[in-house]
Formats: sequence, C-alpha cells, structure tokens
Amino acid sequence: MVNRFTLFVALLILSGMSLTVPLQSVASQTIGEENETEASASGSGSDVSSVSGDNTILLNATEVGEEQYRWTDSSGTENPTLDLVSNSEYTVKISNPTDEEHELIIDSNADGKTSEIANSGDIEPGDIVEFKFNTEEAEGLGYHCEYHPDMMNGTITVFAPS
Ligand SMILES: [Cu+2]
Repeated sequence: MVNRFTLFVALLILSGMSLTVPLQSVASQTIGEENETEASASGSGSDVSSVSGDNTILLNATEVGEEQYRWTDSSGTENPTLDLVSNSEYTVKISNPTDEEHELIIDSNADGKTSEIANSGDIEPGDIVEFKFNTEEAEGLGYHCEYHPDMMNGTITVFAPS
C-alpha cells in the first residue's frame, strides 16, 4: 500500500515536472515575440511621435534652458519637422507646462510674404489647447511662436496622398 502510494506521488511529481518545462518555453517565446514587435515599430519614420494616425499633431512648449523655449514632440525632438498629407484637416494639440505664455501660429511663405494660416490663441502656463487647420495650401508651410519666433519655429512638409 505504502509503496504503491509512494510510486503514485513520484509519478505525479515527475509528470508535473515534465509539464512545467514546456510551459516555461512557451512563456519565453511569447516574451521574445513581443520584444521583436516593439523593436520593429520604433524603427520607422522621423516624425511618428509628432503626428498620430488620426491626424492629430501633439506638441509641447518646453523650456530647454533658462528662458530658452522650443516646441517639442513626445520623443523630445526640438522644433520637429511635421510631415503632413495635402488637403487634409489636422488637429494640433499643444500643452504648455512652462511658466511662460506661448501661441503657435501656422504660417505660409508661399508668395514670399509670411501669412498666417491658423493659430492656437494664447496658451497660458499649465493649459492644453487644441485647434484645427487644413493643408489645402501646401507650399512653404511652417510654424512659430508669436512670442518666441526665433527659438520656437519649425517646418511643415506636405505630401500628396499615396
Ligand atoms: Cu513661445
């Protein structure tokens, strides 16, 4: 009786061990696949962190040094070039964690004279502001801050839809 029971327990332990090994290898395979997916996703274009798939452009006002301001995207790129599709509406969402007021202006220099296309209005410290603009006019687009035009400015590149 005792011997049979011991044998039964021993078999249980053995079968338990053989079950554990494949489970572990499956788990480590899954983790490996996840890592591969992440690596390939982060390897694409330069502006993935500024413009998301639903035509939303995310920018922050950032103080990079004492009274030195830049527009930055979520990866920290300063004054990033925005790659946009022509004849599309975009939502620009800006947060201002600095203690200074900013205003983002989308401008066009197509005719050699700077003209305003759209603006965020004043963005007070701590505020998040959204506004929309359209890429109908595709030539010579850029953006700057009303109050810090020399520090906070960038280029907008417009492509025809593929
Ligand atoms: Cu500013």
